Amino acid sequence: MLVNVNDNKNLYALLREQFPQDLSACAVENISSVKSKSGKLITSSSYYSWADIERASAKIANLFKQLNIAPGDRVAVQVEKSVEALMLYLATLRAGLVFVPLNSAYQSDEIDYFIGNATPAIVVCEPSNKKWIDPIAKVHKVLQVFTLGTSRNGSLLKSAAGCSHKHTVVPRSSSDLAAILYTSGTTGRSKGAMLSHDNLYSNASALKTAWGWRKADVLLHALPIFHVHGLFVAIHSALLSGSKMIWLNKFDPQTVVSQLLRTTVFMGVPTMYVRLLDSRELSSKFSRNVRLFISGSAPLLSETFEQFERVTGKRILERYGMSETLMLTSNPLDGERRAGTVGMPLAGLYLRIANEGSEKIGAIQVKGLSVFSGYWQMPEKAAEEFTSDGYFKTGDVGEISSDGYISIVGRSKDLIISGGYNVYPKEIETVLDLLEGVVESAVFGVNHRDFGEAVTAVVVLKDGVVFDESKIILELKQRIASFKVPKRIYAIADLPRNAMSKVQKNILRERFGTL
Ligand code: MLC
Ligand code: AMP
Repeated sequence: MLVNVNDNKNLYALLREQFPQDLSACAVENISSVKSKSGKLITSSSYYSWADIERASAKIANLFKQLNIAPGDRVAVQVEKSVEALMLYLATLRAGLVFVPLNSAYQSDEIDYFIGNATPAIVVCEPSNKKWIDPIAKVHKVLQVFTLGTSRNGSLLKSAAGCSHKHTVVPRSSSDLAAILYTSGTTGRSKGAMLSHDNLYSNASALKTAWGWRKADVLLHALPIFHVHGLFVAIHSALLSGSKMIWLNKFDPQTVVSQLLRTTVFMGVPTMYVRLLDSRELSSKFSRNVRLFISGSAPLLSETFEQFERVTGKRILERYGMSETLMLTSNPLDGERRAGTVGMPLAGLYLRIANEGSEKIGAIQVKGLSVFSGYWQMPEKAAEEFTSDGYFKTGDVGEISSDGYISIVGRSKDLIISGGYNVYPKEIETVLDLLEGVVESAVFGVNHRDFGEAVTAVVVLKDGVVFDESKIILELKQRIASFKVPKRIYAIADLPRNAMSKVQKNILRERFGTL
């Protein structure tokens, strides 16, 4: 499809319009921190202006242009967080290519699957991973593998250095793809949610309004940037408002607290709030300039909400979303932020509770501007997950109060959310069942103070096999990302099953309780 240059809906072009007039102002301040032997935190900063963002993303986009790849081709990226990785994301957008972020914890089998499914033209990886990613890329006919490390090292920046810093943003229409985000499924195989430039822009605009973003805001960015929360919710909100980001490559409570006085907005998953409270460094004195603490990706316990208010005097704003739909609901900026609820639908979204008869609780279904168009190369999967009248079935179960607040009370999908990361039991069971000596297994979540839920497994072993929990854990770590690896594994004689032969995970949860 030909796109009129004057009607360019490329997300980068739309973000660029909101950059401040003064491009020499600081856009991102990157904080590095080390702890001295006495435990004292020593931080140092490096600064990136808005002009740096524009120039660096242009150089990388020009490098991609030289490779003669077509708009719509994929760029798969598995790197640790850095400001340069942000530039790479923006370069991919402006080049009209499709960004495929991959969690840096994924192991080679997982990467093999993602590269095989996304068939990217370009892969960017950590320099230390190139030796095992190269052969995978070769099998899947990837055109070029670049490397990008956290200290501006690697072939990507070296190759881009000689490219021009002037680049015309490639025109895109609103329905053209901007990103594919892999999210696991109940069948165990990940599916790539296809998100268009308009899905991303409309959601960023809705959040900008809902959360009252303004130029003077300073976002403290401590989330990973390979999932919706850190990549889209956080980055787009700040860029679309011309606001500065303080950038931490890794979440650390002490470093977060050290930056709070200069921060107006902080976003985190519930585990981060639990850890901030546990660190005992937080106080109303340090948090007084923060106008918004936002939580999402997993349920925020009312206890955490209340304790946070006692310690800081601030009420956390909880919101709800997912990879396929981006952000769906938010507690109000000005009205009551109610513990245990995720607020009301954002502008441009319709949410309904599909329930039977007089039931108040039911399946959450959504429709609207930010809802994805389908799963990459899996049209049949998307068809299963939309209703005949076009609503997406989220797999979450909820209810709406008489004054419109939505609460998520459960999930119909067999999913564990651990520290904000999703883990699908089926995927782990498949890997466990392939281990020598294992007959079958069941994976489930148990309550965990820090992670909210902790991945836990039981295995049934072949006769005569000696159970060795740490050996199984070690074997799993070679095959799957370590956050998916069960924190505990138990051996049992038989899996409890109901009359339909379905494993009764509620019984396992009761038996193996809280970790
Ligand atoms: C790390 N580990 C975890 C874990 N994170 N285990 C279970 N669950 C997790 N979430 C394990 C590692 O595997 C490792 O194990 C050990 O902890 C130390 O690793 P680390 O990298 O040093 O961990 P840490 O920095 O402490 O990470 C904790 C965390 C991180 C909470 C900061 O998990 C995190 O950034 N979570 C946010 C996830 C997120 O952004 N979710 C958004 C998804 S989007 P070992 O055994 O190797 O030592 C979404 C939609 C929406 O859901 O609505 O937003
Ligand atoms: P993901 O597939 O990684 O995008 O995760 C999306 C899922 O995270 C949703 O379907 C919910 O189950 C969960 N989620 C996100 N935000 C919240 C929240 N505030 N409260 C409870 N669950 C949430």
